[in-house]
Amino acid sequence: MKDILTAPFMAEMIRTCTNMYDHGWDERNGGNISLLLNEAEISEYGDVKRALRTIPTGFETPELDGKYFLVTGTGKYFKNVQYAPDVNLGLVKIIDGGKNAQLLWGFADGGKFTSEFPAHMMSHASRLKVNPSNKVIMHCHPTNLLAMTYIHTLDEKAFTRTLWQMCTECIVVFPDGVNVLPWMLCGTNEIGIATAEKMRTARLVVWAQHGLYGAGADLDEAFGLIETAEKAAEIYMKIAHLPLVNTITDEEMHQLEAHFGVKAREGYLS
Ligand code: 2HA
Ligand code: ZN
Repeated sequence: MKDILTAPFMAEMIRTCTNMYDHGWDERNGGNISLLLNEAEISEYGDVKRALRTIPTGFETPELDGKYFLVTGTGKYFKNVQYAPDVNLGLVKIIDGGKNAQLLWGFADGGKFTSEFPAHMMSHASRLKVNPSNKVIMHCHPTNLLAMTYIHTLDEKAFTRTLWQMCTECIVVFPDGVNVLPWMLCGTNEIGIATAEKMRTARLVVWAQHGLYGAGADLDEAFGLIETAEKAAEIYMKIAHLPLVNTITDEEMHQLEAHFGVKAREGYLS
């Protein structure tokens, strides 16, 4: 049996946490990631049938029963993941219709999964219905997107259009746009349900005055989505207080749609 620390998905998870920390998106214990794995991927890395302990979740996600997730730990710092992956990460199997998670590896100091586990698992269930190859839910606190939620309307169409107008490639990378939740108490089932609902129609969900959720088929895709939206927000924060002389017109957005074979969210372009 191979050491799970040598698994490609583990290397990628550790690299991603480090990279996100280096981007300044995950101060202190900010942010969390969950990565869906299948049994074949993990079976060569030790006896995944043996549960170290069972951790109650406080919610139900029957769609995820029997599924495996590599997930960041509650209270853990992204900056430390690379130095102690077995303390800061855990591999869990969802059982009992989502009511419990069996810990198979990690959280070696007695810890447990992120406080945002409800939002993660409910969002996985939601995204899998739209895209069966979705594997990643990623949450972080990107500076400019967060700043933008203080000065820009939270109307989803207006918010999306502003981001699309900030860099040419935005509409190509997230033609589905970004959905937005108003400020809500984090770490609760309620924000989990609301996030999962928003994930039905977009892979990016802004939590106003808090941060961002991204979904993707792999860690790179979820990271790239967040990176692109954050870049757009950065441009916005640089120019919002200045007179606007030029923009990307809807006519030009339609050219991008045609050239890159993407379809902008229905009703978002004139
Ligand atoms: O715990 O980002 O939303 C880390 C968080 C909570
Ligand atoms: Zn957060």
